[in-house]
Amino acid sequence: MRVIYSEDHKLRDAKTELHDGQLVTPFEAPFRAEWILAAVKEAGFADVVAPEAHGFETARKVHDPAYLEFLATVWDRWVAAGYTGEAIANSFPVRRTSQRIPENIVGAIGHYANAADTSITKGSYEAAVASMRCAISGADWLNAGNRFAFALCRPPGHHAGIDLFGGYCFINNSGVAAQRLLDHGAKRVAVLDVDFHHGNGTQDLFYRRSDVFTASLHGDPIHAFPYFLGHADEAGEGQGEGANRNYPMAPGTSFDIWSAALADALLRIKTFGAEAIVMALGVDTFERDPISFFKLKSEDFIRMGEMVSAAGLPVVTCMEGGYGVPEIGLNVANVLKGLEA
Ligand code: SP5
Ligand code: ZN
Repeated sequence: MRVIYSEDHKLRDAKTELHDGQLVTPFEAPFRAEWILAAVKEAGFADVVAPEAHGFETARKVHDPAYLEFLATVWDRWVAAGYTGEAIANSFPVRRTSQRIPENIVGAIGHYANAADTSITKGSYEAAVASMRCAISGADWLNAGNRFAFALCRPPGHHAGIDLFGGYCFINNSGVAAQRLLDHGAKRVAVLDVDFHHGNGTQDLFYRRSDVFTASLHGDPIHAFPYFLGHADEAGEGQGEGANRNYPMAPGTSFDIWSAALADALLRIKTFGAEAIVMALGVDTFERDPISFFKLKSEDFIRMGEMVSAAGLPVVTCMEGGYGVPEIGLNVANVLKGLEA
């Protein structure tokens, strides 16, 4: 297992998150990556390297280039407008509105946002780029013929759509990793999203494509973020018809129910003919996660890794969510142990 980690994640250290009607200290904070790195090393995963300085060629195949340009410039535009706080939009294109991009920076942020939980700060872009580079380097470890890589991505990526940020995500690391595998010869790959939240961004990236199978196991969006995608009847469109699968699950779901959904997803990934799996790993399915409602226990994460490993495919794991509690490190290390078991 190669582990890819960049210190540059620390450049994203927002002070505000709009949560339940208040500006709170963000759940998605630098300590997460520090705790996960420490636990992974403690568990004996010693091959930890920094990512290569990859450019944007791969990202441009899954994101709108104008969106990437927006991410690169939004902070400077916000400061130039005279604002001193962190950048949050308060107005959004919704039903029956124009999709024209406003010149006004507040309007532009609203245009490119799918949630207001993600304040933009100085350094957020640089951290997101470093996170993307971890994912690409992880994919390249598989491209070089190895079976397992762990990209310790922070900020996470799976809520970032073709031209949308939110849910603590800016660049869709798992999606970029999948594209990287395709660009280096794989004909078909799968993104298996086991984060508590639906991978709405990843679904968006590949919804009309036949080369990437996307599967997401998550809290039912009738109850949980991201609310507006993730239902079981979303199966893909056009060329992508049949290449998306959602497994929404109820509050209180424990590993017996959850693992049956995982087994089904893995079967479909095999049937699809995927040559590799990108696992979008959130450990916010844990029973004591502060913002989620599944009931997985630390031992369950070992079984999770074992089940994914048993599919027999190379796996690049990209870090997504998992918040608040010290066990996030142990739970990630358990998945990696299960993969290598
Ligand atoms: C990567 C990832 O896990 N992103 C999750 C973003 C979730 N942001 C919105 C959280 C809303 C949580 N509401 C729970 C209410 C508990 N009082
Ligand atoms: Zn999540």
